[in-house]
Amino acid sequence: MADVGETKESVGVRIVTSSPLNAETPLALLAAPIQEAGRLYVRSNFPTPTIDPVRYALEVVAPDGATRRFSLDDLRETASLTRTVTLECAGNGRTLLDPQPPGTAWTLGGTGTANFTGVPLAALLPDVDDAVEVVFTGADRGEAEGWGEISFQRSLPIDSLRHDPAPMVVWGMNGEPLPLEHGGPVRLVVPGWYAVASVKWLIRIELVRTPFEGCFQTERYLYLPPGEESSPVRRMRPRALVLRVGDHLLEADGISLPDAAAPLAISPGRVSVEGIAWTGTGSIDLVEVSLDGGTTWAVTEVEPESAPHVRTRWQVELDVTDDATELVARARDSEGQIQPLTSFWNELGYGNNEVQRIPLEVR
Ligand SMILES: Nc1nc2c(c(=O)[nH]1)N[C@H]1C(S)=C(S)[C@@H](COP(=O)(O)O)O[C@H]1N2
Ligand SMILES: [Mo]
Repeated sequence: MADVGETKESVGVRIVTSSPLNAETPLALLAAPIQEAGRLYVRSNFPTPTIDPVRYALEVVAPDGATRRFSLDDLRETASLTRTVTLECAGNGRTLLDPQPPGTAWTLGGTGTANFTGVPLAALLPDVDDAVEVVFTGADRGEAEGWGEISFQRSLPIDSLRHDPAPMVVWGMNGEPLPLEHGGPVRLVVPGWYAVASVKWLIRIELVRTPFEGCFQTERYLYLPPGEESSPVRRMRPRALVLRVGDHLLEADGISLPDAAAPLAISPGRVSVEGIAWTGTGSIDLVEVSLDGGTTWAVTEVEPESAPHVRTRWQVELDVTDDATELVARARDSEGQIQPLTSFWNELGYGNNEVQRIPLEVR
């Protein structure tokens, strides 16, 4: 395993912490339509568990305790589908917050897209009239302050089974068996939701008649804005990322993101800028860029999304003059949600989709 700060391979993810494994994707690698294992960000709260795929069993438990078990072969024999899904950690953008809350120090690379193969969750569940939630248990365990040793567990409201696209139980990623660090052999994938909902190393699914109150449901992954009501982290907020400015592919070859101390040097004249954008509600309907820090905006050309909530590409030609100071990109979705120009500060540092700012030096 590489050390903190090093990249795993020469062109792979950047390790944020090695145990548990947390690694982010350099922006240069997000230009590809999907990220292969080793290039897709990794977020784990506990050490990676080992699961023997041959002995693997997924327990599906009804509220009365009736249990069905699925082996990996049982799952693979059910009618499967493959869907492209963009995942994003709710903590992505946390290092832009001041003061920076505790938690994994993501810059903007806590996201990525992959093709997942599996079945809709509903296909594995018994018919139960009065269940209110579905609780998912991962095989990973560890200490949580005030809770002792616990498993990673999260729940979804029962109506999420009817969402389109629906939550999936998956065992394949990008045409290969699901890699261990991404939850292999079997995980949940919940399109449109911050990826904390997508429980890895899935070993148990339980239908329950009362809301689940575990650690990762009621204490972590909550928005706690000062002076406001808390609310659970759910759908991804809209975000646009700039990936390329003229000839500069951001974070290519291990080069850091431009900042005030090391602005991006570009020449005046016509410059093509491109990036990606996604949202967990509706679809992306506008991406704009500004060269004056957010006072005036130019509309970009946005490709239609290949599927709901999957990151799409945008591109624009800009006339850069000597007085350009900062490149800013912002996305708006069809529900009218727009990226804020200032931080969304909250105690645990989730959902900070403030605009990306790239200081420029025009010369
Ligand atoms: N069992 C388990 N599932 C988990 C987690 C975890 O720590 N344990 N982390 C969640 C979080 S916070 C994120 S962002 C995604 C990351 O998925 P990835 O590592 O495949 O990118 O997994 C989610 N599922
Ligand atoms: Mo996350």
